Amino acid sequence: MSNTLSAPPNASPTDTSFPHLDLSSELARHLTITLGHDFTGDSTDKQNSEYLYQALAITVRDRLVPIWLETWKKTCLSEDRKVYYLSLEFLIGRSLTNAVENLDLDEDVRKALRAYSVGMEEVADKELDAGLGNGGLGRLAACFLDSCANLQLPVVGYGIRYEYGMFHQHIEDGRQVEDPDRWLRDGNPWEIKRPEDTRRVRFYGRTENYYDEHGTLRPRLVDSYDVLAVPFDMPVPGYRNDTVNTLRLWKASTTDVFNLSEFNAGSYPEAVAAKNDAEQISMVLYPNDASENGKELRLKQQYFLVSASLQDVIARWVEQHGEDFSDFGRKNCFQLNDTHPACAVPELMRLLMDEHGLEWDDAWDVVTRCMAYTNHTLLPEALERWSVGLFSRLLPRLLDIIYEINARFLKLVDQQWPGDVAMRREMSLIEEGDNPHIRMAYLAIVGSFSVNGVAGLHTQLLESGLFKHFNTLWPRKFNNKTNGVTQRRWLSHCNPGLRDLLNETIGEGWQKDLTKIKELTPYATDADFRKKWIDVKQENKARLSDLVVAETGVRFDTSFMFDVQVKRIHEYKRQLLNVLHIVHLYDRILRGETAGMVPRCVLIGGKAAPGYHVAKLIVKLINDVAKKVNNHPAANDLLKVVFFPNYRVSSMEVICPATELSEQISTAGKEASGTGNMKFMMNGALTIGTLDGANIEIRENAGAENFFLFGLDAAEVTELKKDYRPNEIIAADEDIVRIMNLLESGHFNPDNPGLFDLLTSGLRNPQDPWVTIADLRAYIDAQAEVGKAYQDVDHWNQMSILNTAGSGWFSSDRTIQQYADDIWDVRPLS
Ligand code: 26V
Repeated sequence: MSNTLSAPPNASPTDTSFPHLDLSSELARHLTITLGHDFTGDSTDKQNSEYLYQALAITVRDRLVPIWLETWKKTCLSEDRKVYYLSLEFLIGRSLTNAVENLDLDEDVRKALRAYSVGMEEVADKELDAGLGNGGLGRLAACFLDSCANLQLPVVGYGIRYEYGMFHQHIEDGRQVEDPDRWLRDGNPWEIKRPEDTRRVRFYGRTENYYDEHGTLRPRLVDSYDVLAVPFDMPVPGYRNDTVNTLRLWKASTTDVFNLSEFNAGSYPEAVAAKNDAEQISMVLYPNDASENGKELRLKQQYFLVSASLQDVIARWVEQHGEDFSDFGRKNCFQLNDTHPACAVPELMRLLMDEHGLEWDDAWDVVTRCMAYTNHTLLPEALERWSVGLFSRLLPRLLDIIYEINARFLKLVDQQWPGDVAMRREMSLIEEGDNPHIRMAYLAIVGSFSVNGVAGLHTQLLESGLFKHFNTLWPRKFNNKTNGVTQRRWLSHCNPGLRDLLNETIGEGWQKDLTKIKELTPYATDADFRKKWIDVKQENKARLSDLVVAETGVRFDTSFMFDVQVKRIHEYKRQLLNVLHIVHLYDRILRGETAGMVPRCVLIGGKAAPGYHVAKLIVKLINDVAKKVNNHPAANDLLKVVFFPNYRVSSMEVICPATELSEQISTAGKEASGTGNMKFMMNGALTIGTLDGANIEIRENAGAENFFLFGLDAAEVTELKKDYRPNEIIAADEDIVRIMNLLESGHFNPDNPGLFDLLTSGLRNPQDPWVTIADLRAYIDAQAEVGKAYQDVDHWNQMSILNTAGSGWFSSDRTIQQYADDIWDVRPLS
């Protein structure tokens, strides 16, 4: 290869064979020339690996860019249908290792780093997580983009480039403390700013009627306050397939020039203040993941994302097709990730009518051909409702359109249920009352051609419960798409030991097509194979153990069972149930009743929404129980408990390969799907779980005999709630009495009596929505079964192998193929 850095004159910059130096030379060049770092060679210089990370990221990015430009061009020029995944959250985590592995640069990178005596892991560890999401919904969006790129589908992600992502959590005196997440502090080598595609988003103002050039009276928005949306593109590399898709993230901005000339002429301080105001919009991710929240800034974020993205797609359409929108609905599809981007329905109506001159019926036809909505929760408190008052101030023109959509929709309701006033009130997009609200889920359903749930049970419950009238009206709109996760990050990348073992046993095909993992099944009964399986797990346990001691000071013994629950802290997820079991084990230890007890390390991790008092108290309880247990000499050989701080994507990459028991213990009917459950299963953990969300499908695919089931099912929970008497259940069970006594006597909080009363009285409350006490006995018994099973090492590992072998269904490649076939009607880019 010629030793030149520039392309020969005849090479197009998007030519994927764009010449490169060998990776080592490029790395060296970026380290010294681009970053100006004088490598010391001193292995104690912490700066070295930081600089190496930056240089390596740029080196790898250089290789992505030509493929990226090529894919973008192909996508834009293609006459086939395209998909836009609209999401307020993309929980990406780290990008370097993902890019390296997908581009098959592993070997080259390791070789290049040898010159600096630094390992890939140490360098990769310097990358800060892109934590632009709360939990499952955001991580799902990231897995979906990975699978779309793997399948070479023309899908673009659209989101917000939050300056601060999910907050950083640390623990002080057992309590959660939040710090801002400065993920952009050292710059972001993965993004490319595209100022030429800046869009203008209009807030406030009022609707005015005017005569257009044909003399027709038309409405339009005037006197608006405008904000600029500047796109930053992030690459989404496909797996070794010459594809790099795009995630376009919008940053809010306004230039001083723009402000001064547009609406602040002559008033410099106000202009600068307005700039701040505009930039607030993309400043911070809202850290709530379940409770409805009526904050104006949040609605601004939603509209900002939606308007900028729709304008972006329309601008490219007009470039190619002019003002003819007759085919727009057939050639484009917008997947709404929950109701957060549901303003897309009225906003696309507005853009088509007010800016591109379409009449209502034509615009509505376009909209309802290209919008599709995914629901991610059944919790009523998480269903978005926006006050009409706020909406009319912030988005007055959109409110006009929503009223018109509603009027037309209610006519349809009236045809289906003539004269049924109650039905009209129930189904209306507007919840009437002193303070009327817009029901965003209903708006999304009415405006979409597809509505999907995220696991079999969840979809059934949507159809028969939350959305039952809509299902009667439009049964064909409703469909299920059980979630999945990408095996490239959640098996291949995070569990290299298992990856190598799988590759040598069944070949490498599973990385692109996880159905092939089934071929592992016969090896469950192969003793030699099981030995290797155990060795891999032990190595992973040692790796996690090192991390746990570094993070918490507690040492996990790798001969103990690793029992893990990591997820957002929420009452419905029932971390409390886990704590009650820990207290039960501790109580047995105190009483010396330890016969047959299997030593366990219990790890619990997750963030609590900063305003969710009960969740934060649960964090405190976990920490206080852990402290007591870990300091009791009698517990030393049997039980260790930690609260793992600042749980995030990159910590899950260490946690899930080491886990032996996966805790999926939500109140049945409350967890829409779960996706952590799938990551654990893929990595060979056994699940202890309720019949909730995707647990049901996990059990079917692993085999019921390889899953620890306990507790009430969704129908039984509903039935029980009619007459739930937790105090009677407690009184009738000596173990539970002792657990409650320990908690209520202040054993874990001697200096702070009454601290946990809110939690214990919640458990005793007949109105407890999560019926934790109802499932406790079954849970304790199932945990005893787990203990017994763990002692039979051969059988346990047989079950473990069968879990991995049965995980093929849970690849997000399968999920995305179903979206592509059943909803999007899109094919790979040729
Ligand atoms: C709601 C809100 C409301 C206020 C502001 C911020 C915010 C952010 C997110 C949400 C909705 C959370 C819904 C959610 O995360 N659902 C989860 O989706 C996963 C992917 O489908 C699924 O596996 C989980 O079971 C489900 O809880």
